[in-house]
Amino acid sequence: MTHEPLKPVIAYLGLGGNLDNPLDLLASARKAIAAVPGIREIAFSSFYASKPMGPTDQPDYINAVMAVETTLPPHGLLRALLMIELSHGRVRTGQRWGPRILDLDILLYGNGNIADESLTIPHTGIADREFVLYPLAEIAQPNLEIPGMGLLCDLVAACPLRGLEVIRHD
Ligand code: ROI
Repeated sequence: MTHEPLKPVIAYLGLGGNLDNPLDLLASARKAIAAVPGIREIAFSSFYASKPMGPTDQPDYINAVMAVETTLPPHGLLRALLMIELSHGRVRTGQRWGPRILDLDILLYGNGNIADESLTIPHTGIADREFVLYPLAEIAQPNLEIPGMGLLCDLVAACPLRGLEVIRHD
């Protein structure tokens, strides 16, 4: 049986890292994501410097959000992101909320809700993470509906900046 390619879906991806040279790593990850067959870049936010959520004895993070159009199903997209994390030297240390070379998350996949052992969409952290909401608001419509959480503009309005700063415009 052959599978028809899926109708293109807009997905939003979160990129983050706080080791080595996170700016270069995120820029490289962006290129790698855009080069995956079945993924097309639509928009990319500014890069942001953010204070670590979780243990504070780790370097500040660089974060960004990317909008893509994709014909990959959610788990295919996840697999592609995991491969790119690995090819950029990510090692899972097992330390919860510890420092990381490169973290690639699916924040939203169309208006889909998914919850299984490997994937939760919308990403659970969206609603209260300034380093996700502000870059997302830069490239998405304010009235974007985050399934189960409300409108993007309302979530942003309720989220303190916690020292978040734009660090470089491309
Ligand atoms: N903190 C910030 N500021 N940015 C991140 O991307 C990030 N990612 C994580 C944890 C450890 C929760 N903290 C973070 O996975």
